[in-house]
Amino acid sequence: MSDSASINHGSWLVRLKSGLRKSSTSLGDGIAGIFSRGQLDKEALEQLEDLLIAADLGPAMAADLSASLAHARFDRDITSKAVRRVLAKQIANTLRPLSTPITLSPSYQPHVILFVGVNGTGKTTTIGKFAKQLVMGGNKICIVAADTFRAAAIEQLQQWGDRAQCEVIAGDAGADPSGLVYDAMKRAHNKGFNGLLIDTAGRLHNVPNLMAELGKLARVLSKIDADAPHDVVLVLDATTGQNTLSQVEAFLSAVGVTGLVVTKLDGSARGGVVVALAERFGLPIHAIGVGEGINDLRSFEANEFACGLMNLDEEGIGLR
Ligand SMILES: Nc1nc2c(ncn2[C@@H]2O[C@H](COP(=O)(O)OP(=O)(O)OP(=O)(O)O)[C@@H](O)[C@H]2O)c(=O)[nH]1
Ligand SMILES: [Mg+2]
Repeated sequence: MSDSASINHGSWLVRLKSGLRKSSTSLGDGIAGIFSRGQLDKEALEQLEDLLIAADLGPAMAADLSASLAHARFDRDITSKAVRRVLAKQIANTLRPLSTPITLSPSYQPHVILFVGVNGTGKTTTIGKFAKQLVMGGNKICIVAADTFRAAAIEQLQQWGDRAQCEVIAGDAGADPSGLVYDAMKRAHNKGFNGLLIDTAGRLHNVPNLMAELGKLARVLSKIDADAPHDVVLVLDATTGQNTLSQVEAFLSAVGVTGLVVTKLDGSARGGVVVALAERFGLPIHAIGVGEGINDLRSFEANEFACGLMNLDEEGIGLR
């Protein structure tokens, strides 16, 4: 790793840890309280399970984690740090297979990625950040303002296009998003773009006609390329905690989500929900948002995340 890369890596880790501090502090304090007697008994395991559920990790994962702790062998008296180590290892093992960055496939001309999610989760911001990463990687990227619902949304995407230095395709406010994405895909193909990122309007996952509109968008794209959209990325706001689970269910059935981006992990006390999402759906986690700036989108790293959540150093749990 070059010096500048390692500096970036370091500052990014600090940022993730400070973002997860609200989650990790309540978990850490809770674990310290439960194991203050140095005993790993039934009562302590039950209390741990309740604590993990309260920290948004979900009942299934909480049960798995306390079961694995019951089987763990401790050399001496159990300490709260040793407990956090066992939990971090197991969480990292669950998350690791899901940490999959999106890469553009050269076989698609263009590779089409549809971004979906409920209102305000960070779709437009994530597209801007991701477009910049792709442009910096030498790709020819176009972003499409298919949130024609609000005029401000089109301007907002245009600003992100300027920052990321990529082309923006937009229509008029109120225009039919299906027609816009159809034209955009043809244009991107003809002009040799290799990535097309489509922004969609935020929609409540429990409003059927809005969800059906997404299915229509996907079908329009597949008329030009049967495999398009090649990725459907659901953007979730970590601060909404357990509600993200019902969002995933609804978007999965409406449009067939292929992967997740989890945003706002910089200030959420609900980072544990990433573990619940992983355990319940097993969907790839492409990236996480850790701030509002253009460089605040990061690949999801399982070990870093697990250690951040348990407030540990990676070296300390032998993950490196
Ligand atoms: N702290 C923090 N704020 C974020 C992050 N991602 C997005 N935001 C903020 O969340 C707010 C909503 O972001 P948008 O990108 O407009 O969300 P959206 O999903 O496109 O919203 P709609 O189009 O209205 O559904 C903005 O103020 C963003 O700056 C993140 O990772 N961390
Ligand atoms: Mg938006």
